[in-house]
Amino acid sequence: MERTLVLIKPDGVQRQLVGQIVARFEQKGLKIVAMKFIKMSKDLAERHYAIHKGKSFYDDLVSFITSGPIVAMVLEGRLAVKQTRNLMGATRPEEAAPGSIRGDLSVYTGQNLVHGSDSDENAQIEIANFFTPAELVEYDLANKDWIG
Ligand code: D4T
Repeated sequence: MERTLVLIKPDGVQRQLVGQIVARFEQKGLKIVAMKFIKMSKDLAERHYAIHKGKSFYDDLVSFITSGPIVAMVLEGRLAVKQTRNLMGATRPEEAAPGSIRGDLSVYTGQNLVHGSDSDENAQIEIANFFTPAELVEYDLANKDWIG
């Protein structure tokens, strides 16, 4: 089953939207296999955003993601990367569809509440940046025959 990394960024924590955001992923049927509440170090942020190094918004990305606590989680499910990206909505909140997390709850691209891996390959790299293999919990959901 596919896995993906999701971060609830500092704006999600400060705006007290953690529960609402987690609920959207759970309601879809994605399974939480790991979760932690942390303040990211500059080193971890630079690794996580390495792909954006050199872009005009890179410094702002790193300083924002390290500015306060975040929630990191690993979600598992059928086509978890794509399903998660759909639930998040487009990067720019003004282009994100109503019904999506960013479309419903955010206004600024630099404060767009959530990060989700954009490919299976990147998901594996990103998950390893945040979690050890032992922190990924193996279990079955009670409703696995319906959505698993
Ligand atoms: P993440 O990586 O946070 O899931 O966002 P996306 O996959 O939807 O978008 P992205 O990688 O293109 O951008 C990463 C991150 O940078 C911010 N950003 C992006 C920004 O501040 N200004 C910009 O012009 C762009 C394109 C928002 C998300």
